[in-house]
Amino acid sequence: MGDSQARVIVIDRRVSLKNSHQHHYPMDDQQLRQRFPRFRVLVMGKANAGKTTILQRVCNTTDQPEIYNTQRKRINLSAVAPSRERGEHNIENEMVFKANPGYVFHDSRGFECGSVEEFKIVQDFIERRGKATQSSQQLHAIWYCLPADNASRLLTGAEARFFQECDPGAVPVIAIYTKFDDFVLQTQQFLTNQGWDEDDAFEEASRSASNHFTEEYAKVFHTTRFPPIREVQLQHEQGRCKV
Ligand SMILES: Nc1nc2c(ncn2[C@@H]2O[C@H](COP(=O)(O)OP(=O)(O)O)[C@@H](O)[C@H]2O)c(=O)[nH]1
Ligand SMILES: [Mg+2]
Repeated sequence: MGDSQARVIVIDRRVSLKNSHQHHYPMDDQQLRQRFPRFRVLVMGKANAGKTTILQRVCNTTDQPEIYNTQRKRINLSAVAPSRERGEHNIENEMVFKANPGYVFHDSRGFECGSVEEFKIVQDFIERRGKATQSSQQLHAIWYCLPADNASRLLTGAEARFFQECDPGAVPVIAIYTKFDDFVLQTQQFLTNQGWDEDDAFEEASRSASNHFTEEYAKVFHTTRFPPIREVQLQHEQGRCKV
């Protein structure tokens, strides 16, 4: 991660993999660049899940991405037409941050409600791009952003549908638990309510939240048909959280 404010905990679930992408992880930035001059990622998750924030962190920028349509024409986000007319919500569009053009992102925004139509668009995209022989067109990963501040509802609605029904084929799916700092604060709150001193509660929450989250909440993914192959817990550094 480029941003020093981001604290990242990676949990390798070591599920047995049917796909050939397993050896892509972990790779450092340079290895990644050599292998994939343009690393293409489908980014999923509800509105407000923290998608834009994590992409900005990965690309080490605070800028908004530029969006290109399938004709490689830049979409002008300041235009007055409604976003649908501007074609902004097309999964085929490429989102690129000037600061790091080595990543190409696709946003599956429409999938939020988990409707049958939208699900089909996502599944088709993954199938087509996962199998694309032209490596520049190939989809290399799916990052599913799941806000940890609502831990008991991780696998509901569109998320349940995706992890139960969407076959990613050989494309690795990474679950990214965003807003993990919020989960830590909730744990601290729980402990203070139990009579813990506030500082002790924070220390204990920081120490135990990661395992607690994995064992109590993230385990729902063990039961799904297409579980993520890797999980990342992402939090703003304590004390410098901007929210
Ligand atoms: N506390 C906390 N807030 C976050 C984190 N990541 C994102 N946010 C906030 O959540 C809100 C939505 O984030 P955004 O990246 O725009 O979500 P998107 O709609 O999925 O693109 C913003 O106010 C962010 O500042 C995080 O790790 N911790
Ligand atoms: Mg966004």
